[in-house]
Amino acid sequence: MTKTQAPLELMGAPGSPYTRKMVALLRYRRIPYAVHWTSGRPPKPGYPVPKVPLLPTFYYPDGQGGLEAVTDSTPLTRRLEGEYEGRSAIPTDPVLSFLNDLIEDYADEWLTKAMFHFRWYHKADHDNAGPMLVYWAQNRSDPVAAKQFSDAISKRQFDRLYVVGSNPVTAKTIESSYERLIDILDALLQHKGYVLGGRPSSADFALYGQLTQLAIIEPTSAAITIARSYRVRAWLDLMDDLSGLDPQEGDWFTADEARAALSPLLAEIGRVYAPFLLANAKAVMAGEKSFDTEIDGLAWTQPSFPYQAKCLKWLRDGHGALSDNERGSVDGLLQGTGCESLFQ
Ligand SMILES: N[C@@H](CCC(=O)N[C@@H](CS)C(=O)NCC(=O)O)C(=O)O
Repeated sequence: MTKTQAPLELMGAPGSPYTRKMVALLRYRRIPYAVHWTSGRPPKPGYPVPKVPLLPTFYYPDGQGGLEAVTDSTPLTRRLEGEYEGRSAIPTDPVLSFLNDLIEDYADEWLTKAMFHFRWYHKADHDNAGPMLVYWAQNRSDPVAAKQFSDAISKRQFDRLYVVGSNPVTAKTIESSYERLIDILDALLQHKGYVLGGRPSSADFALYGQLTQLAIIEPTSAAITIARSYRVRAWLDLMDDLSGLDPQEGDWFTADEARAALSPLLAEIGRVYAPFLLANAKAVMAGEKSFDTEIDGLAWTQPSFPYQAKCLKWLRDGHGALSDNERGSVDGLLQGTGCESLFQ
């Protein structure tokens, strides 16, 4: 009999896009894991709570016989690259790896606006999301308590839509951007099956995570998705478990393939996410609590977020760390997409 390796433990919820991103990544990377579907509650007595409680939370040995709670899917993905060999989700080529960072960041920080917006903005969607959130967290709830809890969550989340910038003016910007993304992914996946070639990267898992909700759970965006692309909808089921894939180094896009395949996605990121990141960072620098800008020709208002100012800094640091040749290639790929504004 073989002895199994102790699994890496994490806590999350099926309705959390970042939990889904990480569980699918762990499966693809064949990292033994144990997920606790406890929706924010420590899975067992004595399990630590992170400084900023977020889903998913990973539990790592703290070196003193206890556990340390670690959050944030993007750095966790990089940490796992160092801890587990093979089946990497980060492209080897620095130019492609930089594009991976940019697309992953867009999925985590912009596409999540669509996720939150579609989940709570339209009545049909929040009537669906409220009970789902309750039963994901407490599947044995009695129906009366579940209804009370669901009504309370729905009200709270509807009242918080402004936090991600969703309101009657921005609704069109968010929804049009989602529709364009589905068309763009439909064409992109036809090249080699994944965003950066014939094997998945952390950008695929980030997009997948948000789409496990948008394209499946929320009735309005799920209907938009299948009306535009059964391919994208089917891709999510494949992404769910890529443990059988046999990725090869040569599966990543070459520079020419990347140029041909990625410009529509980069143009979408430049159209909506770049102006958001720049306006947010400016507001954070000026110590302003909220900001007004224009995205895709329409007014955009939302509270400023220090975390997303850090995202811009990390992207700029990554751009700065490239060699002159690599940066030249990246700048060539970004030229005319609107993303170049992030690095000027
Ligand atoms: N940057 C974090 C974001 C994680 C995040 O925002 N998770 C959401 C759920 S999907 C959360 O925990 N929100 C606070 C809450 O639900 O209490 C990551 O990539 O892991």
